[in-house]
Amino acid sequence: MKKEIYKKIKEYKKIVLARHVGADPDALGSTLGLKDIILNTFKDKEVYAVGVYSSKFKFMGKTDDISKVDISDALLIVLDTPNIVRIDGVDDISKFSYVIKIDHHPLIDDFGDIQWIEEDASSVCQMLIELVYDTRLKMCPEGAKKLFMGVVSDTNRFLFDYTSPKTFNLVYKLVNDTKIEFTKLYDDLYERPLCEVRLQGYIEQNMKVSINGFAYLKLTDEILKKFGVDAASSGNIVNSLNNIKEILVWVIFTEDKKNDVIRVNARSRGPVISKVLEKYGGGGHALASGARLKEEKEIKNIIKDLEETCKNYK
Ligand SMILES: [Mn+2]
Repeated sequence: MKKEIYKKIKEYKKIVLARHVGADPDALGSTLGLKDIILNTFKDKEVYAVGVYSSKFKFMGKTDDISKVDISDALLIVLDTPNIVRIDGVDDISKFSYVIKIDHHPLIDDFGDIQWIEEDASSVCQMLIELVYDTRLKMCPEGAKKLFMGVVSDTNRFLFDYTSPKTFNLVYKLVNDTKIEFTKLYDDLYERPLCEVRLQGYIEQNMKVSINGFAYLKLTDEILKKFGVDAASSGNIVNSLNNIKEILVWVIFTEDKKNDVIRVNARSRGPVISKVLEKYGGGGHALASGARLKEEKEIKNIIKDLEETCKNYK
């Protein structure tokens, strides 16, 4: 599989790298890092990493515009994205000459001429480190930094349980090989604005916790305004509510007025919650899922379902 992917990268002159909407460091690191590595290996290629520019993760680098690029003879590699509707910056994947999907989410859409899916992999960035070291792609420090940040971020600093000996082995190889100063990268990755930290304090003070270990909170637009944050903030905070003795599953519902949806950020320390979120048009990983709701009344149903999930688990 990895050899096949390498062959296609070698074969195509024009390569577009895409990832999911709502970019995170794994999505950005895999597209922008792979771009660095392909260009480091083959000097004469045209490589574009697409998707909306993320100012929050500006240290990951800029994205490319392909609106004027003829893609009919291009290779498309879709990274970290299980479903076609969530691909950012590409309207129609069928317009590309060849499509490769590399992902670690449970399968949703079957697409791509080659699909490399490893649900056990901690991150797509981890899969790419493996791809580089198992083929003739050449690692470079810039690419290595981005892949490193993707792994660190998706594993929540090696805390999540899909962190494996393989994760450490590949990260060791990467750091040892490129000599990147990886501790310096944490300054960018983990710096937070005070307004967000204050919002976290509000969430911790005000979330409701049931006897079954289910915790939730609704954040209205009014509250977001009061703290001077936007609707994306809850996604940055939700992982920090882990390891609380009385809480098994926790959810933040955030009113997103701009997009006219309610964002759902859910995490679990045991019960599988992705199945519940899928019922409401969302999904993700077994213990880390999300959704975007059109109807406010669905909140009640999710609360009921997750309460039940916790109860059954106990
Ligand atoms: Mn990922």
